[in-house]
Amino acid sequence: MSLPGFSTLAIHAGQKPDPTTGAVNVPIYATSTYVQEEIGVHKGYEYSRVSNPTRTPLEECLAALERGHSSHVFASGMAAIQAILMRLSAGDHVVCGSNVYGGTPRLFNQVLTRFGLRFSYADTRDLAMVEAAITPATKLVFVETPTNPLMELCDLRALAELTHRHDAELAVDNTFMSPYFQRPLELGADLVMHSTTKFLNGHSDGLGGVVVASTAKQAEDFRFLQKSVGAILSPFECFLILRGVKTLGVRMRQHDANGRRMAAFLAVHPKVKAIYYPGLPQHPQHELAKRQMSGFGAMITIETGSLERANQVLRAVRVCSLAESLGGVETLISHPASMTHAALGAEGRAKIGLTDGMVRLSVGIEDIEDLERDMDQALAAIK
Ligand code: P1T
Repeated sequence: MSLPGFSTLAIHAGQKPDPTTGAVNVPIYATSTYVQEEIGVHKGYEYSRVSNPTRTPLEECLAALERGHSSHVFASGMAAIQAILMRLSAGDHVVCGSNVYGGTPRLFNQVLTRFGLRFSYADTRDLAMVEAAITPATKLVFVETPTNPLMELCDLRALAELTHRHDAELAVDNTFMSPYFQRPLELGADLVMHSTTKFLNGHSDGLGGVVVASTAKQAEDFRFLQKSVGAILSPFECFLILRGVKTLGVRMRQHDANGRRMAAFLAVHPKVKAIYYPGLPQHPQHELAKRQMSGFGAMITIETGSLERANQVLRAVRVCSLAESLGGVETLISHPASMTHAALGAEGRAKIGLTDGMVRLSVGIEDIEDLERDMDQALAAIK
């Protein structure tokens, strides 16, 4: 029997009508604990840090969407990344993409190095650079593709092969694409994570993170970390993501359609000095994008030329909102140098080519004509 389609899984996987009432939607089980009949006799739930009946359907659903063995949700995207790293031990080495969300190297360099983990950074567009960074102590390669905010890609199939040759695991932050457009486990990756705060939830009304495991051993490790560390997702946030993910397919199709239109509009705009969007034929990795992803998504970065010019645009937007984050139904526009990648410092940003003039768009699902008009008048504010 063939697997149900993506949206059928999004709406039904892990989610059965409530057996006691017939309620179509999974209720919010606002409970910290569960009554037991006698020692060790219960209905599968003992304490909500360990498991919760709103969380279980969400974890089953997200695992199905990423074609994983299981998934494990955490309090934020950062908590999910932390869980991946907590499977390692002091002395272990990690190769991380040189361009990832700024909070990721902040966690690695400013927190986890104090516990004896070691990190190197490599341009993951170039497999030779990744291989050169691998040491006998390397246990994990951690990447984003496309990257935040430079929209650089890495060849996941080739990178998985390389990583496995060195007896390490490949973890992919799939936040920008969502499983609708890219499924790294099918390309050989060992772990996938998301900030569910973004496209999976889709409505900018809750934080969360998920790790999708590909093996039973990994699953056991993540369940143990949920129970032992406790950075789990609340039943209310689980409900919001379950609700949001039902429309992931239709939202991503509209995000993608709007993203392509906006990119084509900005690509020829006289005030835009450069544009980074894998859906454009001039993107240096456009062919890889077509091969590896089934859509190009809604994330676009443009170069305005300077901090002042970026601010002129950001002050002028009316439909787009100047805010950190991405992946919601509303268009958000942000300034990576001062927001998401401030922690890198000027030197760190210069090293990866992230400039003060860059502005990042998360194109929402509003009417594209309104978004184009808004960007046109905002770009006109550049003196
Ligand atoms: O914010 P949180 O849910 O903890 O997720 C962190 C995170 C992880 N990975 C990627 C690719 C991300 O983009 C983020 C968070 N990013 C933003 C807030 C942003 O505006 O880019």
